[in-house]
Amino acid sequence: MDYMKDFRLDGKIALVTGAVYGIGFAIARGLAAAGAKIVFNCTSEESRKKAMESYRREEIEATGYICDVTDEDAVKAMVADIEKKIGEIDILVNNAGIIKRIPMTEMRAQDFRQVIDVDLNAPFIVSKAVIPSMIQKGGGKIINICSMMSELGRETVSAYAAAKGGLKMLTKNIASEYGAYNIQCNGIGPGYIATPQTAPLREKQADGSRHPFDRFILAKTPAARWGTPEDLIGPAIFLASPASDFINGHILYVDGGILAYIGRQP
Ligand code: NAP
Ligand code: GCO
Repeated sequence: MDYMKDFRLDGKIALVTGAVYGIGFAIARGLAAAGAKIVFNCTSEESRKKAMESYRREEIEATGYICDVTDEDAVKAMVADIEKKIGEIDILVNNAGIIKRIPMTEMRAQDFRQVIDVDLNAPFIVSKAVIPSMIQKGGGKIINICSMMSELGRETVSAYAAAKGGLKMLTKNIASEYGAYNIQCNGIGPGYIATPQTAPLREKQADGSRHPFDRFILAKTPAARWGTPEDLIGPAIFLASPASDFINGHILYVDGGILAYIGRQP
């Protein structure tokens, strides 16, 4: 019995939101390597061009859309265009996200709302747009990119934690509501990953020493390293493939053990 074929995605169409760089681009590369056809979206022509150059360098034939994931009409139009020109979406990765690091009492309500809009409302909007076709074709895979902040809080990330905590429960609810249609909705909860989003937390200090938060994360991670976007590729292929057909509503934490560890004694 060739069990490894269950990890292949040949003939599947995958939409990875925000897959321009960072985690989304890594996941898209992995899904392509497993056989999927890649579609992505971003917020500007500049981002789309940059991403297309990156995909060409990887010899991946990707299709890019400029679409703000918070704009439901734009998302519906993008999904309709994908279904017309490429085919119905088999795999959706809700990756696009933002963070604003502001002490809660100093955060404007509009900043809070913007983070909730991109990190929680948008996965609802995009999932709602693709689920009907998944039902018609007999099933599909939805992967929501959650976070350590789906489980933990910390200073200055109130909006992000609220959004990612909500995304964990949206994941469980999509699994509950649509599991009967052979749709599996799971989450990936990355730990601290070295991408543009976390670059401010890793900046070298004026004296050349590590950023205090950088040192903090190394002490909180059993592997004593930051994760890389590539660490998320295998988990994403697994949750996008038939190998995970009986896994639903699960958040797979890819965190190097942070959630299991009290932290290294200073
Ligand atoms: P990133 O480097 O900041 O990339 C974010 C991506 O999302 C960009 O491609 C951006 O596109 C896109 N995006 C943002 N707002 C959008 C919108 N309204 N519509 C469409 N696209 C939008 O982020 P990352 O570190 O790779 O993180 C990706 C996901 O993983 C996020 O959901 C993040 O919360 C989550 N995550 C990250 C970490 C980490 O440590 N890095 C850990 C856990 C979870 P443009 O460039 O066009 O704006
Ligand atoms: C932060 C970081 C984290 C990571 C990630 C951890 O400011 O604490 O940005 O939120 O992005 O979400 O899983």
